[in-house]
Amino acid sequence: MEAALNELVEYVDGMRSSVAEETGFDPIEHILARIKSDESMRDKCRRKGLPETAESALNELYDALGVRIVCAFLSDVYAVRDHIAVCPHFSVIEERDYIMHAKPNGYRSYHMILRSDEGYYAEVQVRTISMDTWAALEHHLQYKKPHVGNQRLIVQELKRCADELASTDVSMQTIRDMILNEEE
Ligand code: 0O2
Repeated sequence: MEAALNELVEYVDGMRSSVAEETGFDPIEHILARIKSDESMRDKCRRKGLPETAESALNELYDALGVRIVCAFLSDVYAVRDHIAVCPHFSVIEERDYIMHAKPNGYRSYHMILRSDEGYYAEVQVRTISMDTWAALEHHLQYKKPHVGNQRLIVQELKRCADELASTDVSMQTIRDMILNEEE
């Protein structure tokens, strides 16, 4: 599993360097890669009503390997997605565009499930800095148990923040495009 994860990360690193050399822009802010811990795998199996076995963790769940790629701009997210889609030794099993189709709570990210030639599954999440910030803060808040009376307002406010950040992403992309067009 470690070898498969390293191969994926090395591919992304290689792509990152060649794009930066070609265009002068590094399309990636940072990358995180992890093998899901035994405890998290067991938790997820329980949540999904699956037996806590290696078989379910590796073949019924698709995120034993996880890579999160954070980009500055929206266009970079889709450029990175296109590169990952042709990663040698991995096939794309599923894609979910939670950017075009945000989750009802406001969560945005581009998700890809890949399968390595050896049969390991990897979930790749590609998102902007804004999307990553929102997901991190929302994740923190999941551990707080809000007073039931406030629950609706909290959900609404989180969604409002996600939508404002999404609108900022579009504005920042527009500014970047204007600068690039002027340079040309
Ligand atoms: P962890 O601990 O981050 O690994 P489904 O296939 O729809 O039944 P699944 O398999 O959870 O559900 O897929 P989904 O919804 O695409 O989510 C996969 C991962 O995306 C999650 O992994 C989270 O990392 C992230 N994610 C999805 N929705 C949200 C959200 O609303 N808020 C935040 N902060 N992250 C989200 P895990 O296994 O849930 O958790």
